[in-house]
Amino acid sequence: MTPFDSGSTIDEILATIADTSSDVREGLVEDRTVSAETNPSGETQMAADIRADELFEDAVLANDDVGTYASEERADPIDGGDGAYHVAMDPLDGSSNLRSNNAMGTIFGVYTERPPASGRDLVASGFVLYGPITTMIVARDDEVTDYLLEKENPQVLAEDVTLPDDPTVFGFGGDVPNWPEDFLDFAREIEQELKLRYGGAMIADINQLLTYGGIFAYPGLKEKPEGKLRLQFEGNPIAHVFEAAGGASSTGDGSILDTEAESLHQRAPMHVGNAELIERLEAALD
Ligand code: FDP
Repeated sequence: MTPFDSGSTIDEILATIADTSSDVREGLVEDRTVSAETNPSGETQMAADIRADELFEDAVLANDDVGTYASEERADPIDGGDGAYHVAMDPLDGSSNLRSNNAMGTIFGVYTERPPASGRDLVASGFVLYGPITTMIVARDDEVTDYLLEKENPQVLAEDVTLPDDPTVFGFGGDVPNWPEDFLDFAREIEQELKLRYGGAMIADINQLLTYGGIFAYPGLKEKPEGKLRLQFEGNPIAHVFEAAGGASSTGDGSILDTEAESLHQRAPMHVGNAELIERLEAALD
């Protein structure tokens, strides 16, 4: 028995993602080169980004209940038939960390509508963290579970994962001169209270928050008010995890999950963490 043996479609999709992530991890050692391609957001792709995307596409679309596979690495969603679930993925989050051999992740969202979809259409979401060990966080039915993927079959590490009450860490992305004044003032306050933990792979940074409590932000920037992170593949799935774990998410103006879905690769300012910190952030932003 594995934790994903219930026979439900969502469990089958989770089992597929867990299983495929071990192939993704195994391939990293050979795929540390930069490809000649750019993704639809204009970022240089690593060979590993392309490989992870192909592995997940094949595996996820093999399930007849999956209608669409959408990925940060592809311009358009790939249709897989008339399945009721639509999977959106960032196959390899933080792939610029490959060069320096730091942690990376895979992010997924299972939507009931074809992306671009509302965050309120998520029925499950989560991420795999390729750290010293491989773990997977899953949010569904308002509960968060942490799995160990190291052994042949996934094992539950912790059920009902919630953010610790007493937050200790923060990580803010984007170049500081490009932070708007109101965000900069808020950051200066937070620096006096929490310890900096920013590693350049969102998944690794936000897993620190789930472990220690705190706040992560990739804010809207002066030259790029929409920030960097993509709503369908990054913002929505991670907001769904944090809200299920008793925390909160915000674009600066309400929950990320309420952001109107306009296009597949749209970006949105992203702030997630302990609810009281997100409340303070919203009050600090004009
Ligand atoms: P990356 O470009 O390496 O894929 O998904 C975008 C992302 O990484 C996040 O994982 C990470 O938090 C952020 O970009 C890092 O951006 P900066 O280099 O601007 O800090």
